[in-house]
Amino acid sequence: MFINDVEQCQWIRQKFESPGVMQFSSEEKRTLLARLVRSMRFEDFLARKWSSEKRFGLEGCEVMIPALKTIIDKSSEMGIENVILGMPHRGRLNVLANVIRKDLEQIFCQFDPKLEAADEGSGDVKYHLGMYHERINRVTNRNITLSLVANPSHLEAVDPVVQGKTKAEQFYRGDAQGKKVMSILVHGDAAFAGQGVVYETFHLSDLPSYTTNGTVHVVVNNQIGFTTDPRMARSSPYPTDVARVVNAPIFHVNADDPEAVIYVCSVAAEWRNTFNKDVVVDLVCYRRRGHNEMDEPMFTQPLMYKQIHRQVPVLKKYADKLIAEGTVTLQEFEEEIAKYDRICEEAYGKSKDKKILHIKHWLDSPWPGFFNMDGEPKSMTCPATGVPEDTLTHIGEVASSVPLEDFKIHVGLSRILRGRADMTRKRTVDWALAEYMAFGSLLKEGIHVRLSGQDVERGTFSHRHHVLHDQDVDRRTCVPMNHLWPDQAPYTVCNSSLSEYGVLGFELGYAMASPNALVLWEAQFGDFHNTAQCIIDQFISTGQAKWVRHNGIVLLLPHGMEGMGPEHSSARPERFLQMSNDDSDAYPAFTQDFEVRQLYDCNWIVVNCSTPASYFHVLRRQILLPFRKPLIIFTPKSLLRHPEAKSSFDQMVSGTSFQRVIPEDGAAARAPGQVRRLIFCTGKVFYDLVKERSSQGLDELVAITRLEQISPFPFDLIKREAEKYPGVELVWCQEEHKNMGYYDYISPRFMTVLGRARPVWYVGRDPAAAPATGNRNTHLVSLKKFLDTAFNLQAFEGKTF
Ligand SMILES: Cc1ncc(C[n+]2csc(CCOP(=O)(O)OP(=O)(O)O)c2C)c(N)n1
Ligand SMILES: [Mg+2]
Repeated sequence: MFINDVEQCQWIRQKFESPGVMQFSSEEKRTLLARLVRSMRFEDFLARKWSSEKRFGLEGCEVMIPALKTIIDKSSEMGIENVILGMPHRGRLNVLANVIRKDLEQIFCQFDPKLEAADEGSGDVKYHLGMYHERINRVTNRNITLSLVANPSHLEAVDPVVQGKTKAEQFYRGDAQGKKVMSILVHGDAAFAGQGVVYETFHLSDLPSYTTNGTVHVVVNNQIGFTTDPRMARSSPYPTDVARVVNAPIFHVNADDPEAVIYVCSVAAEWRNTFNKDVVVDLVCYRRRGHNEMDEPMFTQPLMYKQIHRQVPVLKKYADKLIAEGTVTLQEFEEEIAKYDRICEEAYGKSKDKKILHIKHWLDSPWPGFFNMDGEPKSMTCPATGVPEDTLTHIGEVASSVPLEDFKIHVGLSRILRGRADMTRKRTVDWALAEYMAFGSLLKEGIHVRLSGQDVERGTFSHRHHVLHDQDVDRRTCVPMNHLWPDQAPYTVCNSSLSEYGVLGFELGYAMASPNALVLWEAQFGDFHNTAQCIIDQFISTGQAKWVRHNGIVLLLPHGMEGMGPEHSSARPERFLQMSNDDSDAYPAFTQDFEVRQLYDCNWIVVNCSTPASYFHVLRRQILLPFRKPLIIFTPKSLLRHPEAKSSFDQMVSGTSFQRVIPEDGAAARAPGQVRRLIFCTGKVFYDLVKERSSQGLDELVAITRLEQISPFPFDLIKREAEKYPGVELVWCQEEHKNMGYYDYISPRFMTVLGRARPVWYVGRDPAAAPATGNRNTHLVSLKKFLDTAFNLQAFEGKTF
């Protein structure tokens, strides 16, 4: 244990070293016994009814149920009203049944393979589903809300998600000290020791915008000595080495001693609710069966398991003790067992009448009032996203001012603010100002905005400056965005720790708590998102399909080929597009509500804006939509300061909205009959193309159309564009390498729109292993080469497709 604080050390010493601290009344002992009965008999019941089903039983650590209940009881006693839990497979069904008190009937019907799902989505296995339940705590007689967050197989991935949700619940209740809302994280010993995200999550606990004011961690430590079980093998001793890293007290306790366990748990809860710091309870136990019930542990650990089979179950040991000391009679004990078995049998009987499975019964974060009574969106329209001009002007003025008196800002920043004032006067915006206006206008409408990531306050490219720093007074800061209107929603902008997996998971969890918040995570550079790949694959792209849960998180991923080398160039658009679920081969029905339907049906939205106005609208649309979808935005780097990359207020005022496709509007569009080639592109390459076209004098002959929304694919608008220029050669131009970027995604979709009658020629960089060259000259040469092809009107002559 590595605690430097004397008061805290004394506190722990007093709790464990004072003689006679562990005293229990007979009532408490009987409650503990009853809880052990439930824990053990629940597993027995499942084993009897479904002997060949995986359930990841708790046998060997049945004490986890009274342990968790004690933490909750004690916390409720200390004022906690809302507990958010994250846990892996081991004992999860038992926790649902006996801690959260999910209807047994609903748990049992999950074992029926013939049940039809009533909800959209592909569902998930029973030991991954989440849960939300409000109940009265029997011990304290106070209301308590418990939720268990749904999670994937990926061990520990849910940890930061739980913390983000907890932080959000604290924020929305004004519970800055974590006195009302707390989290509990349960871990397996191997995962706890081995998975890095555990430490990323612990590390967040000391950062003001990320702390949940302490979490109680419970480790189901079923590794006895050294083992050759490949699922549990690890090379370093546990958990002393872990203690150094997590900077929290770890209380080890023998899981075969239930009274010691609940004493330790109540001390842990008291620690959390006194010091608002993390604490770990290490339940040292064993695993009576294999990894799951179908597994044979004797294959690999024959001696250990011979020993385990000789172990007397904890319930029997404890019951014998209480009977011997006269706290309960054998008859009372047997009645307690019979009573719970009857409850299980009755629920089992009822579960057999169920025909339909409602995944919606397994939501961990309901959003009351957001959907209609049937859980559907209240409308199916996509509102206009423009705002009145005076709102834009007002935000522009605040964005270029210092709202606090006697606040000295850096001279370089004064220049930037003057630039903003100038743009506001001229009714134009650059990228940073457009973002300001999107955030500011949402704040005006009562939407909380939270932007998190490495260095987001200033912006990686030093363009944002949402937090001003007094040059004369240490740590004096000002966030002008919070000085827009007296009754605005709060704006949170926070520099995160240097983590992607942990922080993205955290923000995803944050976005789960409420639909009325715009929660954005920005990668330092887009390619760094891949260290958070598990959150993207397991939660963001699939979350709704698995758990019918909407999530409106926004990922801002700086992307663009600027000769900066293989790492700082690509946000890997191809990966996001490959995971998009819109059908490349189905010719859609272009109904009136096609645009919004498509957004409703997709698993996420992928955009690459070419103008500040486009960025402004898509951020606003994200919240104005009547449902929530994750939004992936490839954001610019060099365009942040590009003189052409500006938008006028005219493109943002009331009546304007997000344009999924920006058609050519120059000379070529005025005389489509003259046009020889129509180039489709997305993002920054548009500016390179326009410049090259004009230098080659091809403005009349080549049209350039931009896709702002790449996925779901704007089939309708692409069709319209292609029809506007009948018979002309169609080209897709991208700056990324051919096996990357957008080409593999757009190509079959173009074929579908065009009825496979015309080709879309590829123009861009050749296929490559690395996303970008490390050599600036090679970068420029390859740029010139593909721009030449883009405007060589003979390039595809005679070629077949
Ligand atoms: C990130 C990740 N890697 C590998 C696995 C495969 N796996 C499932 S359970 C398990 C062992 C877990 O051991 P432990 O954390 O001690 O939990 P226990 O099953 O002993 O309760 C492994 C390796 C996984 N689910 N997630
Ligand atoms: Mg284990």
